[in-house]
Amino acid sequence: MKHDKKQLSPVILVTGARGQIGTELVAALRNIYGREQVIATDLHDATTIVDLEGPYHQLNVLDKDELENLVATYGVTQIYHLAATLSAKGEETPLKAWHLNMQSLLNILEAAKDHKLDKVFWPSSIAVFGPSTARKISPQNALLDPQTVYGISKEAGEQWCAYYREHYGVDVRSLRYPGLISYSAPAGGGTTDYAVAVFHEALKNGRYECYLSPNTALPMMYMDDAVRATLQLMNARVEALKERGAYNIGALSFTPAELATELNKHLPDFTISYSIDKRQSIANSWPASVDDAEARRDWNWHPEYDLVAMTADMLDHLTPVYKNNNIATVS
Ligand code: VAH
Repeated sequence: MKHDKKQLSPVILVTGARGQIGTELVAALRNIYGREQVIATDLHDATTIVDLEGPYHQLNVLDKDELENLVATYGVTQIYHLAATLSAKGEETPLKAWHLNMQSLLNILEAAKDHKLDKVFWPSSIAVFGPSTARKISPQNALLDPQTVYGISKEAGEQWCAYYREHYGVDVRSLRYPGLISYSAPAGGGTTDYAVAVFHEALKNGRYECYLSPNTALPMMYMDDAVRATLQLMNARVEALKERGAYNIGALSFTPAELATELNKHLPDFTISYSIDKRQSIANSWPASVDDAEARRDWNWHPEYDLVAMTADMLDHLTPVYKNNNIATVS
């Protein structure tokens, strides 16, 4: 099905479409632009119903030729490049993570340059911050000294995005996502994954063993806010975007103990225990919160979910699943 590039509605290719962010962004984009306008791609073959709800292609983002082929075949006008190895998983295979995160981004930026795409979205992360950054309310233009391969790849990626914007006019936009919490897809190998797993374990077993210490405060965001921020940034007038790097965006910050206390308001018998592992050192290198004044100034960012609203919404969606013991669909 060839799309004529002159048509008004965008043709959007999403990489990492089956991941935690991709699952939600594909649904949101298809809701806005129509199923056929959003080509979902991921490393794995289409197996679930969700994959088959619209155009889906198996794509290894390191395969530049296949990427170019999809861009040309569909007349792609925008790419959301979400495929990456996250912080904790990246530390297990540093060079593989670096290669995937960096080469895939360069493949996307080259395709955007060569095919004159309208826009590209690429997620950075608060993982670009390190010990030299203020622990609280890390500023937009802080010194970036990431301590993980993932964070290093995100800092380098921000520089490459600025380079392609300045040298080739590629309109690539980016957000420093905090830890993201959602109910529709599992988190994928990050340090903040506990904040998703705890909901499933609380409902399944009534208890959870957390790998971070109880007082580890980290910047977090509910996926509804993250999707809205992404679309708001992508729809902003390019002249309004003053930041060279990715935008800080904040919403909430909490510790495992604070999340457990909020969960107990709904599940009084839930208990949390702690068995700290190597992910603690990654979390220790990140700030507890970020300053997102520039995002509020340039494209009117405002979060809508706090800890109370996020916890209630997660449980609203997950409780029925576990009640019907339909666990298989939420693995
Ligand atoms: C991770 N969820 O833990 C990601 C995120 C800020 C953390 O980038 O690696």
